[in-house]
Amino acid sequence: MMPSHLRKAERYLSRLSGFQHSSGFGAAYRLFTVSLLILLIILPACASGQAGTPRDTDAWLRYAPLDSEAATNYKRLPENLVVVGRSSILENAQRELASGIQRTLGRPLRASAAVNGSAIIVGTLHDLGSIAPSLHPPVELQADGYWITAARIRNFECLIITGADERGVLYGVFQFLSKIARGESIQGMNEAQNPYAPIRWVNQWDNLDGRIERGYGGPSVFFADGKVREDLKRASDYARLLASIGINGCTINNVNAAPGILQSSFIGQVKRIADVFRPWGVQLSMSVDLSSPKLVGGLDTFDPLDPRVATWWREKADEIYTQIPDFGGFVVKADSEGRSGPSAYGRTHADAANVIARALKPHGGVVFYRAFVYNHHLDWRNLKNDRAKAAYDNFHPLDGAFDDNAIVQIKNGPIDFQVREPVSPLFAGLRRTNEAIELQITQEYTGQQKHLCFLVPMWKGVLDFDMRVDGRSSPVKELVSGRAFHRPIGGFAGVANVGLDANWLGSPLAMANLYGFGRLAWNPDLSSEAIVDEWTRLTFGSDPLVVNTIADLQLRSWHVYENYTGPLGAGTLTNITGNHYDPGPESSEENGWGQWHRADHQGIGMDRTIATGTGFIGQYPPEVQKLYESLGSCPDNLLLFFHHVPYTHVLHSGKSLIQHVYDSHYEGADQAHEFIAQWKRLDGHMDPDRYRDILARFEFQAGEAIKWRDTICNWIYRLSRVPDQKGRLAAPELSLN
Ligand code: GCV
Repeated sequence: MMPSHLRKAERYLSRLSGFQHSSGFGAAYRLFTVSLLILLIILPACASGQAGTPRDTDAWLRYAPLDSEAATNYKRLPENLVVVGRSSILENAQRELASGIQRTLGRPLRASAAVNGSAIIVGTLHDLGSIAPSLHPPVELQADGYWITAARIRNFECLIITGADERGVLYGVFQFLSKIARGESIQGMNEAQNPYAPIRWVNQWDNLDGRIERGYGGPSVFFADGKVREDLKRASDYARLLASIGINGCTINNVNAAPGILQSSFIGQVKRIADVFRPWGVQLSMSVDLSSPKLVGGLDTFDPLDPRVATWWREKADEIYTQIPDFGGFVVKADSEGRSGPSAYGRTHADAANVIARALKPHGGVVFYRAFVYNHHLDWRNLKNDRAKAAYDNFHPLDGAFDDNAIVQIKNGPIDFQVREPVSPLFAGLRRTNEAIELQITQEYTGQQKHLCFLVPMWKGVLDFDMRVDGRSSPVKELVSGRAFHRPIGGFAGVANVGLDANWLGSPLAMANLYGFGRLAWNPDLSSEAIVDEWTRLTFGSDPLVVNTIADLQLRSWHVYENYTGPLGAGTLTNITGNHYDPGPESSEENGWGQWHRADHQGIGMDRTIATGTGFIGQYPPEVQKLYESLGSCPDNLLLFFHHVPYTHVLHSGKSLIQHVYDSHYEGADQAHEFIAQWKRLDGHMDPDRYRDILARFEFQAGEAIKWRDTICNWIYRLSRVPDQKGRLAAPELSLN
C-alpha cells in the first residue's frame, strides 16, 4: 500500500492539475509522478530554507553547551591561556580555543603573557623551547603534526598544545576542543599525531560566474558574476571548517577551468581569498587551462616544449607568488572531455605537467595533473573498447617521466565516481611518480545530497584494498600517500563543492562526508564507525538515541542506495547523458561515453576479462587479476563490472542474477522507507528545524527509491523476459519514455 505521505502528495497533484488517475493507470507511472511532485514541492522549499534548514554554518563546530554533569569532567582545566609566538594562525588558535571553551563549558579563558599559574600553553614545539626546554613528544612530530600533553612548567600544572609548526598547533587546538565537545576525557592526556600524508586538499568545481559544476549546496562562496565576491566571510568560515579536520589546501575553481583566472587583473582578486585562507593554514591553488599561454598570454602556441611557453608559465608563476607567497600550485585537466591538451602538439602528459611543475618549483609549488583522461567518442560497437582502461593506458607508460613536484591525481575508480567500482589499477601502475587519490565528496552519481549516502565506508574499501604489488601487501592508502614507493609527496584530494547554503552541501547529513574525507585523509586507519560517531556527537550532541540512530542510518545508507540504484557492479544506472541523478539505464548504451553495461536480451555486464573481454583486468598486479578474472572468485558486488553473464547466472549467494536484481531493488526501496520510521524516533531529541528538514528529505528519498526500483526492475524485465519469482513487478510493459 502506498505510504500516507505519498498519498497526500498524490492528492495534491490531482488538485493542482485537475488530473484524476483512472483505475487502469499502472502503479509505476503513478509512483513516478508522485516522486516528481515531491521533487517539485520539497526541493524548492529546501533550496530557500523554508523546510526548516537551520542556518548553521558552524556545521560540526557547534560547540554546544555540555550539561553540568559532563562539564564537571573539565573542572580542573586551567583558566589561563598563554600563547607563545605571534602569527595569524596562532591568533586563530587562541580565539578558537577561548570561544570553544566558553561555548561548551561556559567558562572564559584569561589570556596571560607569562606562565605564573596553571595554564593552557599554546605554541610550536620550537617556540615552547624557551619556557619548557625539556618537552619531548613521544613520537617525532612531522609537518602539521601536533601533541597535546600535561606538563609541569615553572612548577605549575599546565596543559600543552603544541605542534611541529603553527598549523600543527591549530590542529591540536581543534582536536582538543573536539574531545571536550564530545565529552571525552582529557585526564592525563598525552596524544601526539602526525598526518598520514602531506597532501590533504579539497577541490572546488566553482565557475567564475558563481555556479558550481556538480554542486548541490548553492552558489560559490568565492565567485559571483565573473569576479571574486566582495564578502568572503563564508570563504573564511569554510577554511575554518577545513582546518578543523586537517585539510591544508583548497583548489578554488573548476577543473574545467576558465582561462581568465590567470589574467593579471584576476590574480589580485584571488589574493583576497588566499588572505582569508592563510590564518587557517589552508593553501590556495587554482585549476588552469593548458592553453592559457595562448588564450591569456597571447602566444601563438601552448606547446609545452616551446621555450616561449615555458617562459610564460614561469613568469605567470612568479607573478602569482608575488601576490600570494604561500600559493599551493595548479590543478590541470587536459585532453579530457573536450579540454585542450598536449596531444594538440604530439606531446605527452608528462611534458605538459613538467613545464608547469618547473615554473612552480622555485617557489615550492606543486602541479596536480589529473589522470581522468579518456576518449568520450569511443566506438560502442567495438566490444574491445573500454573507457576503464584509459587512465592506465595513458599514464603507466609515463611512469618516471614526471618531475618531483608533479602529482598524478587519480579518481578512486576507473570510470567516474559510480556507486561501486573496483579501484583504479593505475594506483599500482606508478612506482616512480607521485600520486594523489581523488574522491568525490559531492554526491554527483550517488543521490546529489537528496539521498542519504555516507561514502566513508566506500572510501575505506578503496583505501584498504590490497593491490599486492610484487606479491606484497600494498593497500591503496600506502600507494597514494607515497609510502609504498618512498615518493616525496602524495595524498588525498576530495571534490567537495560546498556552496553558500547554510549547511554548505545542501543537506545536513551529507556533511558527514566532508568531515569523513578530512578525517580519513588525516588517518585512513580510522574506522567508519569512529568517524560517524565523532561527527554525530559534534553535530547533534551525545544523546545515545540520536548517536546510535544516526550512526546506523549513515552506515547503512551507501548499501541501501546501491541496492535500489545499481547492484552487482553495474554502476549507478543513472541518466549519464543528462542529470546524473534519475534512473536512465538506456542512456549508457550506444554512445561514445563508455559507461556501458552491455545489457541485452541474454545477459548483462562488461566483459573486461583478459581471456575474452577488453583485457582491463590485465592492468592489475597478478594476484588481483586472478581474483577478478575467474567467475569463481570475482566478488558478486563487482560481477557485472568484470563479466558479461546470462540473467540466469547463479551468484555465490545461490540466487540467480535476475532475481538478485529484483530482490535488491525491492529491499533497497523498503530500507529507504524504513529510514523514515527510524528518523521519527528522534522527534523531540533535537531542535525541531533540523528534525523536520531531515524528515522531509527521507520522505522524498523513499519516493525516489520507488521510482528507481520500478524503473530498473521493469527495464530489466523487458530485456530479459524473466519474471520476478515474487510477482511484484508493477506495469512491466510500460516504456521508460
Ligand atoms: C568537472 C565527470 C563530471 C564532470 C566533471 C568530470 C571531471 O564527467 O560529470 O562534471 O567535470 O567528471 O572530473 O573532470
